[in-house]
Formats: sequence, C-alpha cells, structure tokens
Amino acid sequence: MNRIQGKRVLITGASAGIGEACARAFHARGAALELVARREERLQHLKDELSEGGDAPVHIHALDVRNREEINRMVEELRSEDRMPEVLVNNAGLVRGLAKLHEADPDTFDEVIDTNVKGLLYLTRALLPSMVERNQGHVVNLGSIAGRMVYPGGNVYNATKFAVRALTHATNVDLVGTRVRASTIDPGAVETEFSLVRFRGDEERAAQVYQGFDPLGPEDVADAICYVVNAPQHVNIQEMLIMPTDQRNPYVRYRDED
Ligand code: NDP
Ligand code: 8X3
Repeated sequence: MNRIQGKRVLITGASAGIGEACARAFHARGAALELVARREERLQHLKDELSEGGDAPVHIHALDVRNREEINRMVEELRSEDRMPEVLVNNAGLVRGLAKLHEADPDTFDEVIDTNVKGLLYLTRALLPSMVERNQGHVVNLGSIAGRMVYPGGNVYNATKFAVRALTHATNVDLVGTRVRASTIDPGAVETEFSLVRFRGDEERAAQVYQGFDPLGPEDVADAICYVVNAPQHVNIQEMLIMPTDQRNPYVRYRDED
C-alpha cells in the first residue's frame, strides 16, 4: 500500500547522494517535493528531470541549512502557499577530514556541528509545529553508524551523529500523545560525494574508501527511508541501522584486496 502518494516531503541536501536519491524515490511514489540545498543549478536540473517523468509538484529552495533567516523565509513561503510538509527528511550533512581531535582544524568543528546538528534543529523547530497542529507528520533524521560507534579521526563527526540519535529520541518523547513520528536512519558506508567532501575534492582518496567491497548505494538508503515513512501511522520505526553486507561495523569490513 502506498501511503506516500500525495504527501508533501521536504528533503535537505537534495542536490547529491542520499538526498537526491530520496527525491527520486519519493517522487516515484507520488509525493510533492520541497528540495533544499545550496547548489541551485543541481536542484534545478533534478527538478526538470523529475517534472518530465511525473505530475507530482517539485519546488526547490537554494539555501544553507546553517542560516536560520533563510530557513524562516522558506517556511513563510511554504505557509503562505499552503505547502507545509508532512514529512521532513533532515539529510544535509558532512564531515571534514580524519584528523585526530588534538590536530584538527577548529574551523571544521563549527562547519560540521552547525550543519549536522544546528541545521537539523532549525528545520525541525520551524516545521514540526504545523505537524503537531495537524496531528500528522514524520521527521526523518540521517544519523549514521558513526552515531553508534566512534572510530579514530571520527571525533566531531561522531559527536554530531550521536547528537542526531539523541535528538531523534528526544523528539519522540516530546511528541508522545500526538500521531507525529521521528526516526533516525543510520547507514554504514554509502558511496556518494560524502568522501569527496570529506577529503576536499581528492578523488583518489575518496575512491579508496569504497574500493574492494560493495558499499550501499544512495538508493538503498532512500528505499529504507520510504519504507519507514510508508509504515501505518500507528507504527513508529524510531531507528534503523542499515549496513553493507560487506561491512558489519566501522572496524569489520571485508575487502577483496586482489
Ligand atoms: P553528499 O555529500 O553526497 O550529499 C550531501 C548533501 O548535503 C548535498 O546535497 C549538499 O548540498 C548538502 N549540504 C551540505 N551542507 C549543506 C548546507 N550547509 N546547507 C544545505 N545543504 C547542505 O553526502 P551523503 O548523501 O552521503 O550524505 C547525506 C547524509 O547522510 C549526511 O547527513 C551524512 O552524514 C549521512 N550519512 C552518509 C553516509 C555515507 O557513507 N555517505 C553514511 C551515513 C550517514 P550542497 O552542497 O548543494 O548544499
Ligand atoms: C558516514 C559513514 O563510516 O564514514 O556516516 O562515518 S562513516
């Protein structure tokens, strides 16, 4: 049964990777989309492509999730045009480098925390009240295996994903008595632009991350998110850990070295 058809879904980080795959997956199931990211050209391209393949409306918003004013302006537009979403996918996120905490560049602390935690909080705070008012809605947060186990050089990224996990559970307890749900989706290695961003455009280093094993694809995670959102309203899948079969945790990974 398709319970996604006709729902309005706002996805952050829709210009690449998991967010872009979510846009495709929700659009294929008949959802109206509000797509958010900084790179407007990419969003426009995706909108054009999706609009050719189906009737469900697609709107784009070129903004930085770290900027509350930009978020508030978007929400005003959504409210005034009666387009407040029933589903929020807090997916925008990043990591910088793999340095030890005592050697890392403190500027990256702000960038990663502001995007992964504060951006998610701003969007949630701005959009959740209308879900509570309507007594219907779903907040889906992109956590990570990195929010369950720390690894060397993961430090600040690990901390942000532990925070995402805590905030998902905090959101759920605050929402008790409503029909609004919150979920964290925690993937292992997914082949996207994530490592390219992590290693600041070093393609060779980024490619090495996924060499010799079968990582998840962004569409695998998008499918899982659609499954969680499609569950009947009385079913709240609060967390989902989704790993490549070749990776059992951050340390145990099969690699075909030949
Ligand atoms: P990508 O780098 O492929 O995509 C990241 C997306 O986030 C892009 O669309 C980017 O768009 C957007 N983004 C980044 N910063 C901002 C910002 N300040 N404002 C608005 N949008 C922003 O990475 P993934 O798709 O892999 O990552 C998506 C989420 O999944 C992240 O939260 C990540 O932590 C999580 N995750 C990823 C895993 C992986 O192995 N890839 C595993 C587990 C979790 P733009 O640059 O245009 O703004
Ligand atoms: C991304 C996966 O293992 O690089 O969240 O932290 S990992």
